[in-house]
Amino acid sequence: MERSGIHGILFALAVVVLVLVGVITIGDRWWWLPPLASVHGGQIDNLFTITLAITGSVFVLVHLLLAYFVWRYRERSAEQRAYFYLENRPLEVTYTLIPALVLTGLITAGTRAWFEIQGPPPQNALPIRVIGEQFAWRFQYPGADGQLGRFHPRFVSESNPFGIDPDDPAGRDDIVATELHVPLNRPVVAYIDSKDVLHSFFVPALRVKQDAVPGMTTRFWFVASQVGMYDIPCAELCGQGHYIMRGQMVVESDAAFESWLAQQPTIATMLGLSQ
Ligand SMILES: [Cu+2]
Repeated sequence: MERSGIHGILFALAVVVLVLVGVITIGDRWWWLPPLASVHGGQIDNLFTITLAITGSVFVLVHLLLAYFVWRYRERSAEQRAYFYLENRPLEVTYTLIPALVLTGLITAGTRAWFEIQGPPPQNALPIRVIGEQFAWRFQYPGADGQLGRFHPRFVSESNPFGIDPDDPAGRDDIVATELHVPLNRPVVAYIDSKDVLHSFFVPALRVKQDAVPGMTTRFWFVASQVGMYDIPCAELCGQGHYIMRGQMVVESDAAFESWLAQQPTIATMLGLSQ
């Protein structure tokens, strides 16, 4: 057999192996999205699937056509000349309009989901402050008044690692924790702050990633839809210990959440203040 023939067979085999590996890992959900635990996350996953289906089919179609044209119009004789034309108006309009329409649809759907997540939370949403620091996450919950006490990095000290203003009466009854617990099926709004450098509050199970910016409070809201324990990695390279900056989010029933909350210390006890 000719050398080029062997190369052709090896190439075809490599393609078959790659396709099989792709189908087994992705088709069998071996290597796919992490578990989903939020209502908005379903919207994000749908967008992801639709985008992948559209771009994936275009990708496959274009490459099949490319392979066909390479084979169909291969050089057969020295006199053969390629057909050349400078422009083709109907073709150009078609291949500009179709992608433009598809992309506009995808971007519109994505923007709507984004504005919903970033937009005003429902009235009854439970506010939780998320505080990023080198290299951990801390969480502040409102007490009976439903209000979060003021936070500022200048209040951070050895005895006040959460940086809550000791003079803000709204903060006295606030509850602090180093693990995030959220009630199932109840809207939660996360107010995200940083004590030092840029971090990124990333909860793959919620399909949300939001920067923690020093001196600025960022926000998003969500409804946890699945009981369980989920990772909160920091998604911003924030220093030498970045790799250990990983918190936990526990989604649990209302009753379990309330009893957990009752066991956590308040700012007043932490700072030795009166309620
Ligand atoms: Cu970080």
